Amino acid sequence: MNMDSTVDRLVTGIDPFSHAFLSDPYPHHEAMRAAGPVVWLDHYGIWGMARHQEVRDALTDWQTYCSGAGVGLSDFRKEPPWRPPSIILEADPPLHTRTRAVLTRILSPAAINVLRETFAREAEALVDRLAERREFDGIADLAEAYPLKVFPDAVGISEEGRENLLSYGNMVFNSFGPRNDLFEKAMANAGPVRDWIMSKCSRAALAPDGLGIQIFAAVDSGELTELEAGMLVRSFLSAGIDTTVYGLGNALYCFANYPEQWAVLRENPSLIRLAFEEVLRFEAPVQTFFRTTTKAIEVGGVKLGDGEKVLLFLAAANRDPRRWDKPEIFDVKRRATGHMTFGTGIHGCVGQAVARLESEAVFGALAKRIAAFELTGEPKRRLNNTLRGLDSLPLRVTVA
Ligand code: QZP
Repeated sequence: MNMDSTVDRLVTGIDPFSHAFLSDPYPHHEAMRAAGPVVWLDHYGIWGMARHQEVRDALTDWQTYCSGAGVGLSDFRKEPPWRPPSIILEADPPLHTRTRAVLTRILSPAAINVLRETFAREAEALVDRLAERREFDGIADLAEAYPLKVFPDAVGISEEGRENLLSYGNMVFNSFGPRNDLFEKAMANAGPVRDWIMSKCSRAALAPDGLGIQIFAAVDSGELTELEAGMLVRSFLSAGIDTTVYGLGNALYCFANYPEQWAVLRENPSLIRLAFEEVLRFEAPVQTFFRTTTKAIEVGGVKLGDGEKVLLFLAAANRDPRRWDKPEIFDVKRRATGHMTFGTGIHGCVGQAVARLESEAVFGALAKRIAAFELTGEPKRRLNNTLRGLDSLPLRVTVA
């Protein structure tokens, strides 16, 4: 320690976007948590936080840790963003306050509850078909198929071309990392995919009874401009698919790996809500994102400069033994709320009621019909600069 009681920064050569790291991040998370409250990631010249307390503190201090310079590695003030920035995710107050208010209203738990019957009916129909097949791919046939049906239906966009939503999500979530091979591959067909997405964001493309058109109602009441409304529909289409695809896939992966936990849940279906929170804690579909400092500050005795990127390891916070009892154990009875997977603070996930509703519908339907899951082959990982999840999950089910 030197005279003014700041400590030397802890430097690590870890590349959090390498294939090795993304394939198995957990030992690296532990090393970073052990290294200190904030570590310097030499490979990119950025800070990293992996402990629950510091991640939480950063997320609840938007004045110090801003989003307007982008929530990826790229600093929008230094290099041009790959697409026009999101006016909610990549924005700070006062712009964020105005856009957020509109989506908070449209996506409130009460507003989303209206979708419950439809979501449950679709989940039961899909699970019936899969139960009849006995063997299927948990990713393509369930984790992708379900959100790709119910979410665009709820937003109010047409059936044709919905596969573009997965391609676009792949672009968005890889773009938060460096311009590595994963990013380049995701961007291979960027033009047509982006054109398709933008064509679905106009007033004319949206059904009269969906969530999308409700954003345009905020134009009529003077809260948004027509252009801003289209940009917020783009936010729905950016954030609303891959997150839930990876979340449902990770949940299936957990229940295939821990059959005794599926048995606990089947005995007591009222645990379904809590169990999904535990999945989000244990296998976080969203692993990381960034903030940018707006001034020089000190964290745990380490001095951070102004305008520096800070990578927040949400999934590492979720397994911090300083916060959680036996964090490496998947336990559906645990009080897992307080995980960082939805973020927290003013940018905390605005769509979390939709995510929870999808999971309750799917796992409610599965709990009624499926006694057990069994792997019929090795699951394959799909690497992504932000998301953790699978490319395939070969399953056989025992029907109850
Ligand atoms: C993605 C947008 C986990 C988040 C980074 C998900 C996300 C949220 C918003 C947007 C995109 O507004 O485009």
